[in-house]
Amino acid sequence: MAQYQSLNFFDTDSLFTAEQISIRDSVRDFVTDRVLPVLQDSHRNETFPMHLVSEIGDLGLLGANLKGYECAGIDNIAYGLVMQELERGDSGLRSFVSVQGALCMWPIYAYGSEEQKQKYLPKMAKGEFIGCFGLTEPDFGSNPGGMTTTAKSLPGGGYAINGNKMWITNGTIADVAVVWARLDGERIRGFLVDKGTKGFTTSLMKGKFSLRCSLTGELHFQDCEISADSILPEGIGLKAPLGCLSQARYGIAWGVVGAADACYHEALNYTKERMIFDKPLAGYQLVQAKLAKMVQEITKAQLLVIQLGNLKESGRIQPHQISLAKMNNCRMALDCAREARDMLGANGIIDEYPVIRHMLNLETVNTYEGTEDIHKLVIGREVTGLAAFK
Ligand code: TGC
Ligand code: FAD
Repeated sequence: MAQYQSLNFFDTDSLFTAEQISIRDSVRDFVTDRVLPVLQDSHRNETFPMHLVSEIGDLGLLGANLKGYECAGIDNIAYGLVMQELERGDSGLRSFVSVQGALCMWPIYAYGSEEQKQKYLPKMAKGEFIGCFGLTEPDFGSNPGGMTTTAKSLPGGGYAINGNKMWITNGTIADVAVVWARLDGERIRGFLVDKGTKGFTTSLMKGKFSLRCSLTGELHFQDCEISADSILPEGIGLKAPLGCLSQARYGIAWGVVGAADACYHEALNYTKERMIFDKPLAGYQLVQAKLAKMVQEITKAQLLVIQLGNLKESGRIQPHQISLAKMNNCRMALDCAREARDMLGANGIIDEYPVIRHMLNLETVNTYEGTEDIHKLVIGREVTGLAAFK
């Protein structure tokens, strides 16, 4: 089968190195050959394709932009292209890889002790250990600084954790949870809680209409006692979890370009084939205007993330720049998916075509990792100097 060709309207491919293209293409083939064939079942049954995890690990996609500890150590543009290809398949697949790499491996890498890095990172890079990231609580989503989960120092050393986390990707399948809690009524700290620790239970959240190929759960901590070496020593205060979000949002800004690209190509191919009033649907001006708008927006989004990648590579990236890219590209992808859904007519609502799945997924992607409103407020604060969150 010919390899999938993504939109290259501004010859953005020429901005990538041969190595970056080669990494992208190997993930592209993996998604086409191994992922796309299982997505319909996975989506219908609300299951994650667990059998792919070791292959994803073997491809070096977990924590791929981290150096050492058996991670692939690829550059941030190549990492973005990996995210783009995965999300061309499904946002849930990209989420799995984002959570593992950016939200679990990264904090261990950036804030962990050497022993924690040695214990977790090589296994996580291979997919032998799965992680989840517990920040959101039932009453604290956009405002994680209000969290009520507590960690209490125990007289003999170690900590007791109490509280509940909600909407946690991979929560029910994780071997280790990165949990954020307020320590002794003061600052927010990160803790590594292994599966099976007494006082730590999880429950699966069913009935999602979005991201059905991803497992979402709740984490419950009731007098959950963990050892003194379970705290992340270097991550102190709310900026520690927010720093993880910056890593994940970077990947999402790239990833959703892949979902938009899939929807655009589906709409293009469909309208070229579909005969309406004796000519292909793609031959009508109204339809071409919609396709042109998709090309315009996807191309702008591609250029945005390439420059974001350059900023990250040079160490100059700022959270408000990541906010702009995450916000813009998620909205762009959601609009493309909704437009493509409409252009497929009744076929747009059936899972024989990927468009409705992408459209529903992108509702979540526009909400998690900071809602569109929150990113507007981050940008607003940056340009005015006035915080309008409350
Ligand atoms: P604020 O005063 O703004 O910040 C507190 C400290 O943190 C620093 N900071 C950041 N650092 C790194 N990256 C960022 N993005 C940062 N944003 C802020 C900041 O400089 C400050 O440092 P310092 O040294 O002064 O202490 O805090 P705030 O309480 O006013 O909150 C700001 C706000 C609303 C933007 C923040 O709370 C926020 O981003 N809310 C959205 C929450 C969110 O995105 N949750 C995501 C949960 S995880 C998830 O959804 C995973 S989905 C699965 C997947 O990724 O696939
Ligand atoms: P709320 O904060 O209640 O927001 C509701 C509405 O109010 C939104 O429109 C929002 O934009 C708006 N709003 C909020 N604040 C303001 C304001 N100041 N001004 C104006 N409007 C405002 N979290 C994790 O920690 N780990 C995970 O792995 C994870 N995975 C997820 C997977 C899925 C499938 C989903 C759906 C969510 C996941 N989340 C995860 C949670 C996600 O990060 C939160 O849902 C998100 O941050 C929004 O929080 P909320 O749902 O409580 O919405």
